[in-house]
Amino acid sequence: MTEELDLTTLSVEELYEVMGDDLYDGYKEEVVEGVKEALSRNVAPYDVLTSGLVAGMEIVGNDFRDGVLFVPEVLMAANAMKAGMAVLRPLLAETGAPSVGKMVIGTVKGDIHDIGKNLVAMMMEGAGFDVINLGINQSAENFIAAVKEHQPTFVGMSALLTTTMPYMKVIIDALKEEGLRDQVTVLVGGAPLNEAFAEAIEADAYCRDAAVAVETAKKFAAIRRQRAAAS
Ligand code: B1M
Repeated sequence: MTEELDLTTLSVEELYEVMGDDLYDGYKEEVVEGVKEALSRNVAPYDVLTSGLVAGMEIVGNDFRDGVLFVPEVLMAANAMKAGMAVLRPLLAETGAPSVGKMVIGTVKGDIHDIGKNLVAMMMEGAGFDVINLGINQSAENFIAAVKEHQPTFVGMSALLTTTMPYMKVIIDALKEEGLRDQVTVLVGGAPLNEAFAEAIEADAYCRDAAVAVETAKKFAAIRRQRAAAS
């Protein structure tokens, strides 16, 4: 669709619009081209991500909900989004900042959505956290094994389905049973969650998006440092 279009002639807003259309149509190469064009104009990578890719994916989500798009189309859009994210990844992640903490993160059992979780992982890396990304469909046993192995300060959990979000509580209970709960700060996120849910399952915080996840983790890391200095 964008083949005849000269991207260099478009304003950044028009570019985002085209990027959104290409994402909607699952045009991977075109999305990558759009991302590169925006970056060549010194637009901040985070802006390209939020105003270009995430905004485009929101439209896909709405049409999926309304029965306009189906799984195969959404999968193509997701793949196009991932291709765009791959271009942004090194720019978002490589800040050379010293490690400020370690996070084990995964999408919980029964759930295969990983775009948001990967975005959080990317942004956390960019903020100087070490991130162990477990992937999708992760059981409580896998989370426990990873916490034992990597001794993280943070556990991040993602769920995009109302049917999988309760599994976060299973993982938190497993952390308690294993005597690991007090060692880690548990941050949860995903479109169907909210603060009340996070509180109900006894997570430490709900993170609305990747930027909030980074800010929240930084806040908890600072508290930990203060406590360590005081003791
Ligand atoms: Co799915 N899906 N999907 N899907 N899918 C949703 C979630 C849905 C809301 C669509 C809709 O109806 N509008 C709906 C859930 C409804 C509900 O539960 N009430 C839904 C459904 C129903 C399903 C299936 C059941 C469809 C079917 O098979 N009939 C199926 C389930 C499969 C499974 O998991 N078992 C399914 C499958 C799929 C695809 C495979 C096709 C694909 C996933 C591809 C992939 O991830 N690799 C897909 C997609 C792409 C979506 C939508 C359209 C987009 C999700 C996304 O990537 N958003 C989604 C609609 C929507 O959410 N609007 C939908 C972009 C991403 C950047 O945002 O993931 O919200 P998000 O992440 C944000 C924040 O939430 C937060 O930060 C992120 C970045 O800012 N965050 C965290 C997320 N995780 C965090 C963890 C943290 C912190 C913050 O830890 C610290």
